[in-house]
Amino acid sequence: MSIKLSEEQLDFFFADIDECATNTANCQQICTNTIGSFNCSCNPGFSTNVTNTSLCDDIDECATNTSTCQQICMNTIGSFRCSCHPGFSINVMNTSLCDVQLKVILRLSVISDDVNLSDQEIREKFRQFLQGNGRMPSI
Ligand SMILES: [Ca+2]
Repeated sequence: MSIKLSEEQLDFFFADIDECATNTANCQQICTNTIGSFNCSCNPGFSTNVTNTSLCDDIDECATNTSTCQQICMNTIGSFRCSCHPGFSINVMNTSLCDVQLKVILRLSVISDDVNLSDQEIREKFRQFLQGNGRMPSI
């Protein structure tokens, strides 16, 4: 036995429903219609939720070490922001990097004559500070 459908019946049978256009997909961010179905996806900075593929989760770039921040990383929804320790400022050409502030360089050049930089403890404090891992030593 064979079934013969008319063109009109075939069109009805294979008609695609655009779930994105009819708002039945419920994708949180990006909906892509496919023939007979649809796909949900997420914007850059987000990943698909593992239990509900309609939802998107923020990627914590700081926790996953995908940020390129030299000193301080702050996660934001959909992105992240770099900042610097006191005595440093964000590099204007590359906002992932930190530069020693000019006033710190001047202060170091002024005090370097008065401070015994051969003192191991002071040298270590300055080394830590210049690597962005400590506070400006008070002398
Ligand atoms: Ca993020």
